[in-house]
Amino acid sequence: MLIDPDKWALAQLADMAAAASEGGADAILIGGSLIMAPNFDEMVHAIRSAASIPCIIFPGSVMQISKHADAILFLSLVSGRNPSYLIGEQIKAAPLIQHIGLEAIPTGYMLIESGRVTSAEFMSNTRPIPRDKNDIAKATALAAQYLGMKLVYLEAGSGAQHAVPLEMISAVSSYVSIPLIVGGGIRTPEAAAQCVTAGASFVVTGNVLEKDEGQKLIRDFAEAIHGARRA
Ligand code: 1GP
Repeated sequence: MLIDPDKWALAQLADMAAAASEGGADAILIGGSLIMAPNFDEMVHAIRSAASIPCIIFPGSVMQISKHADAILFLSLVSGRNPSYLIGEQIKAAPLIQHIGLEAIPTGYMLIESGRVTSAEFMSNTRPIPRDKNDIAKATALAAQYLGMKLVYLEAGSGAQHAVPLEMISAVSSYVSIPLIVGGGIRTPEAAAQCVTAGASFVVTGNVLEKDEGQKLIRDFAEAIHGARRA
């Protein structure tokens, strides 16, 4: 479950973290393409204190680092050609991450075209991979694997009009040997389960769970994801 901390007050963040934990989510991702609030560290602390599952930073920039998290997705935007997001932010972040002893999880981050310009696309100033170009997605993911990354993240973008195509998930997952995270625009438990069947090891949902009153939808997603089997 993704929590964009900017959207909530500290007390609400704690409630959401507790709901995610009790609803059966495997982990909480914390971050956003742009964080407007000045107290990221405090927000991560509020989430970490209320959660009983791993809390992992999913950073939009070097400004999203906190010692209160359990780990950070050390992203390189391998679908793009913007050196700042391929290696520049990472050089700024690495010493800070080492200093606070945060676990860094090397992740190849791939934006997939999803119907309209997303915040991730705009903020990173990169072009996403076209939805029907499975060959480009496969080659990009394999390059990430050969560069030593431990995960590939196929991202349609938060609030995406269209989620990552199932055919692309299937094509990429059968081509690489590292686990796939899939997210963006996944709005139903059924759609989440289909991602698993297609080959996703992790499914990320953000927006849809923010509208939930209580844990029912979180639980429905968790059960659908955990009950699905890879085809
Ligand atoms: C974005 O994949 C996440 O990085 C979540 O997207 O908010 O559309 O669920 P949604």
